[in-house]
Amino acid sequence: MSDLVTLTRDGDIGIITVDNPPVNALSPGVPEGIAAAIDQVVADSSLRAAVLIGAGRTFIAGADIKEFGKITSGQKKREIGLHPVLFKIEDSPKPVVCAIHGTAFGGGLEVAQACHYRVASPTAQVGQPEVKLGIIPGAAGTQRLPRLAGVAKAVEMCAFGDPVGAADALACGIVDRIIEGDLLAGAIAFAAEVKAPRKSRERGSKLGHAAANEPIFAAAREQARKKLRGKNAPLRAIDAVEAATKLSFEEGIREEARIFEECLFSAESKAMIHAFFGEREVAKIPGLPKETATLPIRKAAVTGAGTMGGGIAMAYVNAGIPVRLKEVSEEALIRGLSTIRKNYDRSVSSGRLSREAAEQRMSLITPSTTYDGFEEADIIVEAVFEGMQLKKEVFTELDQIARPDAILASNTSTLDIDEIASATRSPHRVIGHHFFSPANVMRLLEIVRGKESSPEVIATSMTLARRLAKVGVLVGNCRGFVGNRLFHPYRREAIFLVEEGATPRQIDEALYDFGMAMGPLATGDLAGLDVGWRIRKEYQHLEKPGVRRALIEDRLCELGRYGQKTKAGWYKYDDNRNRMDDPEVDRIIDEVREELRVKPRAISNEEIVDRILYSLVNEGARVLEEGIALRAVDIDVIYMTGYGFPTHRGGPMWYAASVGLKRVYERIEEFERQHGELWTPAPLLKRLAEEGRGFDA
Ligand code: 3H9
Repeated sequence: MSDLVTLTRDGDIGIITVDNPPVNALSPGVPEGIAAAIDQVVADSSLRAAVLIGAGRTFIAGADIKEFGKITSGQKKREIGLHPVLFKIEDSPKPVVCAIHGTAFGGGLEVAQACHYRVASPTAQVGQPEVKLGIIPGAAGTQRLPRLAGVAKAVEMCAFGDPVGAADALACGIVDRIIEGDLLAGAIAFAAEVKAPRKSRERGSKLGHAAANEPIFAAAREQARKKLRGKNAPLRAIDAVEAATKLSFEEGIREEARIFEECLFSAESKAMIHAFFGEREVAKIPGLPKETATLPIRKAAVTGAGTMGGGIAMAYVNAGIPVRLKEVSEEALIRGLSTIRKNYDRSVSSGRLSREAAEQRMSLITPSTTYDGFEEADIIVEAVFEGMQLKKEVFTELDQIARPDAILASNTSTLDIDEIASATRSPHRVIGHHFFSPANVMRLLEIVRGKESSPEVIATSMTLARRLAKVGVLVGNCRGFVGNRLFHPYRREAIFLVEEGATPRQIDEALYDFGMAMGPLATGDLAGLDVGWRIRKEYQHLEKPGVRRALIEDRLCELGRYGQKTKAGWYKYDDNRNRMDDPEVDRIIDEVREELRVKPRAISNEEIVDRILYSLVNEGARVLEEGIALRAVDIDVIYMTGYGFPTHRGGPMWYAASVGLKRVYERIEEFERQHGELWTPAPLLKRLAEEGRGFDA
């Protein structure tokens, strides 16, 4: 047996403990350890049953995901997988009871399914989240789960990957008992009660009949195509569960293995595994020691109760942190609060939140038209209108009101954080917290480090992001930071392409088909075209004369077409925000083309996707070279969590590397020849392409 798995005893019950921190993944040595422990239990005549449990904070959270990369890169040979140990558990002549706490995910749940019985603590979660890594369960999860939980539940869990709580797991038959109090003691008591082993693979009664199952599969496929657009693994997971209903168990696991293998080597899986580790990598800040002190955040204050400020207040109270919310007038405050109330009401009516929880969260918000109470806050977030002068005035005030150790965060989306900090006497405590709209929903938080932001303020911001259920990404200070700086050329190219002959709909559909949550022009309409217009005007003096400018959007704004909020932007909208083409926009486009003497040409979707995405990549390479982004993966995470970039494409930098940087570079050179200096290749991209390397190599 290995150190990773130990066997102890309590009377005649063997206790097999998996101890592989942090999440007890099934790394090399763990399956072997479990197998050896089962052998020992079976061989020991003084033991009549066994309990399998995880040490530390969780049961087994799945296969070791790091191993997948080694297999697909050819570093490691693909092994037979987990089947031998699972059969060993299931074929044990002595009952094996699995005791679940924390998360039994993926291979962890598959191990649990091979046990004869399962008990769980009330807060435990079980799940088959493999599709979130672009794969399917590969250790008979698609075969044993429908036998335990029924076909509908298995399809839901395997195709959509969301976790299931203990009570639900009990109701559908995955778990046999919930143990209140000490889990191990409860599991031992349960093991003492059970008489004989019970093999999950032989329990066929829940597999149902073809006539009843077909609508389940059809509905799941339709939902997967819609909800998980562009992803293949969810559809293949449904195929594998369907195989369980049509084939013998042995044939079923062979079919599952075939599909698993196909998914594991797919571009989708590589990109999604990159996204998984990327989200964790961004939390690690080179040069910031792990032991940097963080400041306790018990109370927060937000100034500005508009769309952003209201959403930010919600993010805080959702995490249990009370917030003082300030607006300039009673009227604006009431408007802001009523939007927050409406958002919570919507969550209650959709069943996502209980009425009590919603009321409790509302009660954590103390509205005010003054700075009263701001002196108690550990952090103050400024979410006023995006204008440098106003922000500086607000920061001068906050600096005087705030406790000397309180953090002062600006929710600016583009402005110079150092200039904002210069309005205070304590720039070391000023930092950017750039939330994305809606701030209570979107997972990204760009944390903008000013040149004087202290290590404690940075470390606290990173920890706080996690507490607010956000992915915090630390970025440097420049106009637009990482996200919006890259978004500028991305949207500019979209507008150029319209000038040259594409229709707004063609552009949006091409990017949507690539996998973006929304096309660039429709996104502009959603966010409000006036925001960018105002920023362009503020920075007009910095524009280089003679460089091509995108004109159409400014024209739309001049006509008051700000997007969805004015029911007119690149499209027109009805009362339900349904998007429709607008002949008025065609007229404006024709006008601009005439002015520019452009003869519209037919533009392929391939050109649209290349131009729009490679503009992101080229700017991304600059941002990387300048150190504004710490790593290429930080850019990827920003785009996947804040800008709707599809996870199965791994983010713009990953996507470029998967196309091949040399190919991307050559295409950018071609665009430079056609369209001029806005396409000058980033020096880093040129160098990496010439050296045949990727971004993070
Ligand atoms: C699978 O099981 C396939 C099977 O069908 C079998 C096929 C044969 N492997 O997220 P955290 C690391 S596929 C390796 O911050 P939390 C993570 O990178 C797998 N490493 O903690 C991080 O490292 P670091 C199916 C893993 O408390 C550290 O652990 N299972 C794994 O917020 C802490 O992670 C899944 O997809 C892993 N499986 O959340 C579950 N899991 O500190 C994936 C975590 O160096 N994991 N790490 O950055 C999760 O969803 C969350 O980690 C979990 C804990 C909810 C468990």
